[in-house]
Amino acid sequence: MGQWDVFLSPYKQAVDELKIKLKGMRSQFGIQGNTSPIEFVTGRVKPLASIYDKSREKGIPFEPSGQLASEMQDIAGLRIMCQFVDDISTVTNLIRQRDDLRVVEEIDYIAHKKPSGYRSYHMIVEYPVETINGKVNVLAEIQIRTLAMNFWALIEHSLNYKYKGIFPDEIKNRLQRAAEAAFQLDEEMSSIRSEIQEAQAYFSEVKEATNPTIPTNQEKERE
Ligand code: 0O2
Ligand code: 0O2
Repeated sequence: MGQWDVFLSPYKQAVDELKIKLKGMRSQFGIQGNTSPIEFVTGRVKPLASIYDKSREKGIPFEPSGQLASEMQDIAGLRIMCQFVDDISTVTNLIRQRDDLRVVEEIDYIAHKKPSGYRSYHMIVEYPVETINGKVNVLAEIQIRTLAMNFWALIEHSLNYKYKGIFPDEIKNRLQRAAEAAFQLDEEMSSIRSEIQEAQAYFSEVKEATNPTIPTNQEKERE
């Protein structure tokens, strides 16, 4: 196993564990018959090529080290998508209350959007990973955003890759307008939130009622 594999292995474990735990929050809302503020959760360990690029940008030596672990806070990255802007504060409160991680920093790019138009709420957390060699505390970045914010960020990220961060003016202006449109979409959806949630609750009740029931073994024996 290479040095990088050893260095990245607790990050992989942290992403896997946190993904299960955050998805667990979503299913617990469902089990309790409540609408979940979490729509879906994704996670990744930053690919080595991106660690290389970012370490060059930040002037951090590209080597597995304590400096890299403390200065590159998104090697482990989780993303939580919400339907509505208000859900974001519900999710951040739930994360702050947890005993299995410690929030070390919060960055509110929703109240203060980035010049690019990017909006999202970031939490940097310290998460203890139990390994065969003892406990390792790793940093992870949790990005919490609405579906509209996510759509914009994914598109902008792909274009950024294509233009290597130097957008032609026309694309830059269109992205700014698209960011404004995503903001308006979030506002509109928030204003009809109760309507939407009623429809979704009705839809899942209908789905539940039409689900075929699977007979238990005892029932099968009786047949
Ligand atoms: P389901 O029931 O299919 O939605 P892995 O990396 O394979 O260990 P995972 O979770 O499969 O883990 O992959 P990843 O890339 O972290 O997360 C992808 C999850 O996000 C998948 O859910 C996708 O279905 C879900 N997803 C992606 N885009 C959307 C979207 O626009 N809407 C919704 N509702 N879900 C989306 P799961 O966990 O496979 O479950
Ligand atoms: P990836 O994995 O390709 O997404 P800092 O030292 O905190 O100022 P840093 O670490 O870049 O610098 O933090 P920042 O600005 O909070 O960004 C962290 C992550 O947020 C980025 O990771 C993106 O995922 C996301 N992000 C921030 N700004 C933008 C933006 O303008 N557009 C998009 N699409 N995403 C953004 P990376 O490093 O890009 O990695």
